[in-house]
Amino acid sequence: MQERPTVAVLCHTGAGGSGVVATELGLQVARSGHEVHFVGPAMPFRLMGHQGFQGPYFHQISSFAYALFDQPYPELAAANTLAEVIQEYGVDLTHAHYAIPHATAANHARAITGRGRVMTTLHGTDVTLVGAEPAFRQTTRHAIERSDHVTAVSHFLAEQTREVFGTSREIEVIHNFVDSGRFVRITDPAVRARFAHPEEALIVHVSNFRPIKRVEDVVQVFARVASELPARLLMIGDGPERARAFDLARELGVIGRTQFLGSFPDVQTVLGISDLFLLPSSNESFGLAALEAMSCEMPVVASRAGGIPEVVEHGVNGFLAEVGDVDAMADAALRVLRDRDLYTRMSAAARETAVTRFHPERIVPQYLAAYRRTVGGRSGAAGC
Ligand code: GMT
Repeated sequence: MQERPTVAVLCHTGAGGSGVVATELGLQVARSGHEVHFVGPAMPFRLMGHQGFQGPYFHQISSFAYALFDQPYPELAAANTLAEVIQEYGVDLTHAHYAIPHATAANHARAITGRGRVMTTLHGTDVTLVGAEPAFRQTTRHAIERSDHVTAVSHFLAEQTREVFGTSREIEVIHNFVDSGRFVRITDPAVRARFAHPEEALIVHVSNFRPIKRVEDVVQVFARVASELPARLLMIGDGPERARAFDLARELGVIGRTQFLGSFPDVQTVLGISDLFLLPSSNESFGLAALEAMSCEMPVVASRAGGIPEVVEHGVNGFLAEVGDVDAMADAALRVLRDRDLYTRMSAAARETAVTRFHPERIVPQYLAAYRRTVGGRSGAAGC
């Protein structure tokens, strides 16, 4: 069996949890001595500035605009560039993050080259939203069943995958992880002073502002909290719901205390100085943003949805409420912000959870073992 297989990675390259996990994992895998090749339309945003001479390497997908094509067919272009990378570098395994189109493209490239294995990591909306959509259900199911090994980022998502696709194939659960050396509390008052006065509670939300994130609930919760104590809200990220959240903040009279920072690469600094994280999503397979906040010693107030309870333990490192119950979320936020002892206990528990259960040293070896098993052909593969 090959101890250090050469790995190609296909992932979404813009801001989003699956691309973050793919990039952070690729960096860790390269550090452990594997040759890692990212293949994408652009360099994944968290890879920028982190490549060393030993990689990870990045290969841009070549595309071809032809007048007869009414669409760019990105899956075909991805499969083509990936096939070239597999052949040129002797790739043993392609790790596809997100089923559509990456697992599809990876299976396609394996068929073209006749070499290498495919491991697919399911991240959430690839199953719960895109895969569940009739327009993509068959291709998603096929991509999953044809992968040599499949992982999901939570028990919830593994179960959902079996339910949505009626498949009994083996799905290994490997949770998200956080670099707890980088995501830390920042105590320098000068950094915090950029965003809030010392007496204000600093509340933060990070997402891609898609409808599933319920960003209007973030504003609703904040407005209730801000009516009771001095507070500020930082909204980090961008997406289709940003304008609605902005309008609501204006309507509720909290726009002066809300800052929409847009896409913000230095997310760990903002998390490092904030006091409370809000994640009211209608569904969330895991909640990586919440985990990164917890690593910075921040309690989380979130919805009891999807895989969030696998990370946020109600009453221990945060509070959970039913989806859309903004009153319960505001009560929970006020409770933890007002009670110094409770806050200290919960923020310590949040950090403890991140460091003990979701440390890279605990999670990355699970992926490496899966790589070795998959390349060695000892997986629940459907394969080629
Ligand atoms: O919706 C996002 O936050 C982005 C999305 C993605 O696929 O890029 O994130 C998903 O993958 C993350 C990493 O595995 C998970 O932590 C998120 O919970 C998941 N998002 C959803 O399920 C909505």
